[in-house]
Amino acid sequence: MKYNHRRIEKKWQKEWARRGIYKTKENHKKPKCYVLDMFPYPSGEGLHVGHPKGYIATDIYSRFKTMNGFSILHPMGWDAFGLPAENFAIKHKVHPRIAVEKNIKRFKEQLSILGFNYDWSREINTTDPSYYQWTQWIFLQLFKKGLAYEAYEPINWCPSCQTGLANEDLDGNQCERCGTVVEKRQMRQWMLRITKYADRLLKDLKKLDWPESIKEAQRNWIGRSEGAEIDFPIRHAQFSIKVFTTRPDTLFGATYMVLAPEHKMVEKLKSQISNIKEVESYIKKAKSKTELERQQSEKDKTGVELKGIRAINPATKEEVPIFIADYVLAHYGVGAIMAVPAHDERDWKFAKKFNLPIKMVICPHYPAHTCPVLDRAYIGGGHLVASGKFDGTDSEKAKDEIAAFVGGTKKSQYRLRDWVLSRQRYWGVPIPMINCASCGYQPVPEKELPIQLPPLKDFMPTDDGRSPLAKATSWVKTTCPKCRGPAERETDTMDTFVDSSWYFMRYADPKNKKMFASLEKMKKWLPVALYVGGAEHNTMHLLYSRFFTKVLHDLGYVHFSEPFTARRNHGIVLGPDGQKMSKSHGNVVDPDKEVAEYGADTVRMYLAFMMPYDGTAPWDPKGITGVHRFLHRIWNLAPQMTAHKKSTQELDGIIAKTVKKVGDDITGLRYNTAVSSLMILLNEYEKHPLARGKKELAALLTLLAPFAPHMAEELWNAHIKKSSVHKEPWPAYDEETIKNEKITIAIQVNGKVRDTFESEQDAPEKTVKKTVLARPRIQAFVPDPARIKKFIYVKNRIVNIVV
Ligand code: ANZ
Ligand code: ZN
Repeated sequence: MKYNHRRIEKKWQKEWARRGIYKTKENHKKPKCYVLDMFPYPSGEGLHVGHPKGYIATDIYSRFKTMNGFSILHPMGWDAFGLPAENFAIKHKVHPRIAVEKNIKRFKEQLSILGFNYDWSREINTTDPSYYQWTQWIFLQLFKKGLAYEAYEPINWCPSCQTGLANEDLDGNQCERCGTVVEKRQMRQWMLRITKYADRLLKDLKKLDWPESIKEAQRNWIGRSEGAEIDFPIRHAQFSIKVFTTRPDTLFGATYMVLAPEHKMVEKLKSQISNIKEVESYIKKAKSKTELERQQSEKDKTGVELKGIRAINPATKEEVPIFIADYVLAHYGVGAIMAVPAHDERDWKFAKKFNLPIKMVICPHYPAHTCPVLDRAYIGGGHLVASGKFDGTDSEKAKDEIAAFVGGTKKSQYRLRDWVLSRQRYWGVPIPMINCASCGYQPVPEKELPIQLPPLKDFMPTDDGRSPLAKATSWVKTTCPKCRGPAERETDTMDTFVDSSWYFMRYADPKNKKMFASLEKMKKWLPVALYVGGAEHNTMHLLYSRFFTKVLHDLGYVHFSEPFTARRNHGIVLGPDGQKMSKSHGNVVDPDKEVAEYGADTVRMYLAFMMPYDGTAPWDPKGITGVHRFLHRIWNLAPQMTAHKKSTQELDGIIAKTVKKVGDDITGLRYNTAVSSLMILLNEYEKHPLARGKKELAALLTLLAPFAPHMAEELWNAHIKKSSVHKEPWPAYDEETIKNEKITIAIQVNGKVRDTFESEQDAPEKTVKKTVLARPRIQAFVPDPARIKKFIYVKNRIVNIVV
């Protein structure tokens, strides 16, 4: 019979579902392995082939683990709240709930035709009240611990999406979703105190088996700097102004001070500032700029001197002027700096513009007597000069010494900010708080959860900053849990990153009505052994999940303090034209069409084969036909391999080698080389008609099973035995057969074979070259190695020397 993927794939998908072969088994005797994909938000466009690129990685991996005797948890679900779903609903004039339901149905169909081994009995959906009840419950625990709080700080406001955004939702100074330049708005909102965990989030990165690139991204995001806080007394006043500096060693060179425009000292010193009008108008202007605009170092520095007041440099005791300037941020350090123009680029630019003294205190030439003449800031290290008794001290050493000399305190600072939780949008989890005029904000009693999202016809955002939920007047009206008086519900909804910060715990116990997941069930599976997703989640999602895990750990609800033991990022499949796949480029490859034409097994194998799992490459229509032909060859050869034949040592060795290689490759997610090993194995089978029998076919099919599960199952049932190949153990092999196997390599000189030699498998070129040139027969042909024009080594095959 001809290979007809249409016939076999549907059939097996139905059969697997009927038999429930992918249902999670909590067999306590087997080792456990939790393999997780990032759950998608079910967009209206459906899957494109980029999605399954990641899902294939975990599917192959978890099938392999199952065959190696593990109990597997490999679940899937939907991250269905949030702006994308809501914007889609607005555009298509349907309620987001209806849109989400429809999109989930389509996504699920698309995933199932690819033959993934998800356990759908554990499916979760963040928009189900039975799920978000626990999102709200976790929020309440954060609130009780003082980790959720109300703030009136200026936030990023996207005028197009009409909602507040976290720094993390920005792309430069633009809204990540729609590209509109964000504004600053003073708004009341709920925040989560992630900064309290900054140190632990940093320190625990060490424990993780994550790519260095992700760790580095998280380190930068947290952005810890070591420095000191130093007081600068104000002349004729009883108080001083604190600065944060990472370079206390440069204190003798601090020739002026700068405060952030928002610094509270301005208000306090108002009566002494002679140019207060000018100062106030500058402050007003600065407030309208985004942080990014203010930080851009290329930009011209602006500022105003606070005339009439002066500070005293605590090291030199000299008086220095005080400025306000918007390059100093209110929310970093203490919102004030000592300016050292000789050694800081920003201060240099400012000093040049305002004609302020530049005093060099770190010299790279020491102990030579001449210091270089600066034409820009010197930011490196060296030895101290013009610094009194510290002259000659190494600048690194001087940091602590000078800080101590002026009574400063050592301090670390973080770039990380608290997480803006509130969204003024409809499609999210209601924040379970009640505002009472006499008692203030009160948490909703836990037994009243979930606070359901009220059904609203008009859920369009409004520009007045009030959430659309404010329109649900009868829902908003409630009673205060404390005084029983009339009160109002909070109308903001939560950032969707909250929903995804704990979902991996819910899969362990998805139907639990008493808890987000029981400790007992979580102990069976968590932490996640392997988590695969895209690099766009390097900071936010992965950092937030780690934060939630640590909070729940501290509260005693979970037994682990890091959620994802190993994380891998999958690569990106580009369109056939080499550009990023997008509707506007018209280069989106639809997996449904490819599956219809070639079958799920071919699409899966091609995705595994086309590039390393973390690489980026275009979809190649020729490449997929190549893989399709390969599967045809297996199909056609199988019926010739049903007899018991006399195995040969040679073929046994090749099989053992392939079993090892494919297993090692799957473990390391090197699927492309695993598939090429299978291709080599098939070549060998084709070359050995007398040795290839039923045993050899069985070996091939078990190796093929994780990649092309339908074909492997069909051929297994047709030719080996009537049971699922996916229940088979991974083939065993004899370490010794592989280790001792040597290969014969031919040596050509100018195209003629002159010698052969025995080599280890996969010997590196360097070793081979040395061995070859030391052989007497070769020395006869190549007496002078200097005259070799080319030395070509084809691994494990041949050496060709051109002289
Ligand atoms: C004096 C100095 C001398 C500094 C020098 C640097 C070099 P990181 O490494 O990013 O933490 N700074 C402190 N608070 C600031 C704020 N709110 N807005 C803008 N800049 C601020 O940067 C720390 C340095 O940034 C601090 O060290 C301070 O300038 C400045 F040769 O102090 B430094
Ligand atoms: Zn009250």
